[in-house]
Amino acid sequence: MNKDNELQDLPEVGEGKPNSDYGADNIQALEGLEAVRKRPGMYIGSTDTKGLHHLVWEVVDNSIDEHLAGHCTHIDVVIHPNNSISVSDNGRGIPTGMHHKLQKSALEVVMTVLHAGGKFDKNTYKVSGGLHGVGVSCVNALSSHLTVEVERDGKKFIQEYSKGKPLYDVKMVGDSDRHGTKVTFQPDGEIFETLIYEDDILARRLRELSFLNKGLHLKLTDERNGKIEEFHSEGGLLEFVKYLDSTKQSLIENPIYVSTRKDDIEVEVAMQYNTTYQENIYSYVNNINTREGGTHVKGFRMAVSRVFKQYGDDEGMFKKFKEEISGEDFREGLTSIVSVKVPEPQFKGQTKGELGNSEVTSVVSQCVGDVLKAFLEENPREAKKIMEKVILAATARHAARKAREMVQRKNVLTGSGLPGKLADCSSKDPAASEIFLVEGDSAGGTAKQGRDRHIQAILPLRGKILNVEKAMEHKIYENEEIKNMFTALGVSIEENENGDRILNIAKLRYHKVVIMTDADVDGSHITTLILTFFFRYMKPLIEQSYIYVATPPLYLVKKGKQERYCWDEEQRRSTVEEFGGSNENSVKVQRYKGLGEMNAEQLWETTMDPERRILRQVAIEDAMEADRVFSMLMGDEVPPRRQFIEENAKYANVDA
Ligand code: 0RA
Repeated sequence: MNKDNELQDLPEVGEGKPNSDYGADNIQALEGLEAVRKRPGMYIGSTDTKGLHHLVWEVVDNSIDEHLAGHCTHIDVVIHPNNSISVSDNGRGIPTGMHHKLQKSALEVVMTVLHAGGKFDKNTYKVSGGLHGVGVSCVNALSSHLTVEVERDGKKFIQEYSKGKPLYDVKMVGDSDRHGTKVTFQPDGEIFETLIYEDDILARRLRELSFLNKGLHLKLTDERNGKIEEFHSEGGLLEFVKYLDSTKQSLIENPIYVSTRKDDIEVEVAMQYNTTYQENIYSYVNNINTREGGTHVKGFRMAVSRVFKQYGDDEGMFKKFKEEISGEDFREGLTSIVSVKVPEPQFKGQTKGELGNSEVTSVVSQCVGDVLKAFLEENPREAKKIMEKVILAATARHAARKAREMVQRKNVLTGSGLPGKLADCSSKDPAASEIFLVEGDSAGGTAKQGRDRHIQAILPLRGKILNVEKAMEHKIYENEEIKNMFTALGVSIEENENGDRILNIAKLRYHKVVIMTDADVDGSHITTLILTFFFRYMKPLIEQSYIYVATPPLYLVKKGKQERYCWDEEQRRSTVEEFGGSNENSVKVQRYKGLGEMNAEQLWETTMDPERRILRQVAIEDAMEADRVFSMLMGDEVPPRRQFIEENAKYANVDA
């Protein structure tokens, strides 16, 4: 929906008084709340745990807007024991005066009318321009109970609601010398599938917000377990990039940092080179994560390529290097965060995760370019390190291209090009086809016997696959297991006109790629290695939800002819109970550790049969955290890895 069009069609209530204090009359009243309860998904995305957490962000966004307008320094979020949430801030407080046209308190209008919000002067950046921003009234509509408390103009006001309907008129309950807003809500069990809040989801976003809004104090209190976390950053993105790279080895001592503003656009950028081979760019517009990048990211990349290329040429550093250097080479091992604040952001793309404002490109490119130029001139030793890495990246990219081309040429020579180890399915329809990546030749053999050969292909992988986190790219294409995965899946890495690598999945041969390993420590290590490979080299397959992990059972409980598979301790206990209790000698529990302990029929029944199996879909819940965790688990830095493994019995933060 285009915000501008939307506003033109709607009645404007009250007279605007630009650059003066906004009072009750300047709140725009738009539509009713019934629509929200009828179609919650339209407003908050979903009614699962994601939507539940979205409620908190709606309220926090409003407090952040107060911060961006320069009126709020502290935001507190509390998870109460009954999973209700309080968000309080020390902003101006929602206006409480009479809204003349609607003949009720402005506070009631803000809380009960969809899209009613403050009109802010043009120089402030409302978060509400983006993906969020349906307003607190939505949260109210979807809460079985909500209380709002406002302190302003020397008084304290309160109003309560049930499912968005006021229980009484706004009342003044006493004097106050403070200002701010507190919203306490209980999400409605009739709307949401789950009502349980997860403190680490809330903590992660609040941490991110603290980095994105330097100086702002955010606090999370979980009254269910007494845990309190405070987030506050004076360094902003400079600290953010250090945090993101804390599991990696830095190439240069301090991150490069840009913080300026030009023509109404605020630009903040932090970048740090590390010794890995990956590029990581995280970008934001008005605190909203732009997953698909956009004009700000384009401007950033332009600046990096332009300035570094110029510097390398001027210093004669590329003389010995004969082939061309691509934009990607300048960004290998670079972690960067690009955050802009734009008065009227336009979001594009499938998920509205891409900034469209074209004026932003040149602003970012110029601001970042100026700082980079100065950095290189003032830090010749660091500059040299970076340039050496760039040349190494270009060399590696050319070697990788040769290795890739070699593999592809071989495929052409050998006809179909499919790996000899692949037991393909007969269906040629990718949407109906599945491939199982199976640990070990023997389990591969069992899977081959047990499968539905019409739609299920089997590719056995030998033992430990290459740890791609530590290997140079060209080594990847020399690895038999990895080559087999590329050719079996039908995907290839190609280069676009800028020399940047892209994954071509147009000829993907299966829409389900299932990793099937033993249910033990080694098995889960192999799963992590394979997932790391997908994360680094075939990320689009994860993003488009093609990757799954099979879950073989852990136990078989038997009594005479009765047999039942169990996937966890609880199932095992209740099954033993049902079969006559653990005192009963004839009840036998068999612990499955490996796929090889099952015969073909058992493997089919428990793990492969589409009607009965449990597949866990791999999603990158939070690419940022996934990257940190992968580098930590698979990379060289030992201390954080040990700490992580000690804290998390299970494997990486890639959620299934
Ligand atoms: C409308 C107008 C003004 C502030 C707010 C809403 C406001 C909303 C929320 C929601 C949570 N915390 C909030 N703080 C403020 C401007 C008020 C003025 O000009 O005095």
